[in-house]
Amino acid sequence: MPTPRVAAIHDMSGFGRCSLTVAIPILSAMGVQCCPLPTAFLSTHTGGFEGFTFLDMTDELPKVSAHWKSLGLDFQAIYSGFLGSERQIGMVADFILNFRSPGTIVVVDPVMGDHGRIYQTYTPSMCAGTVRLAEQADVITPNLTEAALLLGVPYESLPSDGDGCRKIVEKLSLDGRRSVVLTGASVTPEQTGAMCYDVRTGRTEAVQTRRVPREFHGTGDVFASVLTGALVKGRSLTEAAWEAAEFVRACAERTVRERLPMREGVDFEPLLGLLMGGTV
Ligand code: PXL
Repeated sequence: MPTPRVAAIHDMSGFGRCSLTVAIPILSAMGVQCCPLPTAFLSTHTGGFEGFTFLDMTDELPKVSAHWKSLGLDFQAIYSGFLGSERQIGMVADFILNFRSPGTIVVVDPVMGDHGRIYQTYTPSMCAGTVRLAEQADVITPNLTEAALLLGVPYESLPSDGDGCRKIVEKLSLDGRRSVVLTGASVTPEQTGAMCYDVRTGRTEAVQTRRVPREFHGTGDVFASVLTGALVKGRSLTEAAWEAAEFVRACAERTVRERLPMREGVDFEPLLGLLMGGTV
């Protein structure tokens, strides 16, 4: 099988393990070529660090896209996440329009917030734009906070039990037009994982593993990166969600065992071997 190629449109945060510093090693470990299109360069992520730097890369996006187009590049997946400005929303939509072909999987992680709070750099119009961008996706990977924003309802009003999560993903599928993987969905208090609606089967299925009872930073990015890698390797949506959920659980358990601070993300590097099933 030729090495699948993914265009990864996320920020690069130098410290804190999220977005591109997670997507590149994870996709590489899975035998997938990751082509980064950075939306911003930050010294750290924005959750838990004071005084982070922020270099907006908006003007680079169309230039990179035009150069890649002139080279005739194609991508088996386009995978977007944290964006640096409102203008980038239209640029990412154009990128999808320019590079989508019948086999391309468009994964939009509608990054906007977590634990009921919106990220510091996300404005209301960026959130509105993210909702529009997510309409172009084959697969979206919201957490519960982002699901509330996508549905336009208060976070507190979302039911978070198994049946509630089923209803949420079915509503988010836009009448079966896109697949939905709701992350952080718990069917029982001892478990967590994802609730998945798959457009290909029309079915909703829960993927649940042991819950590690602590909050983590960047697990959404780890999850969505493994999911994207597995999808481009031909796994079904639920198979891909299983692989992602089990990897996140292993990373979370290791992070607790090593007593690492939440803001440094999950300690995934020593576990990358779990994702390598390739042949020479
Ligand atoms: O994990 C999502 C994310 C990505 N990128 C940056 C962030 C966050 C969440 O806080 O701050 C820069």
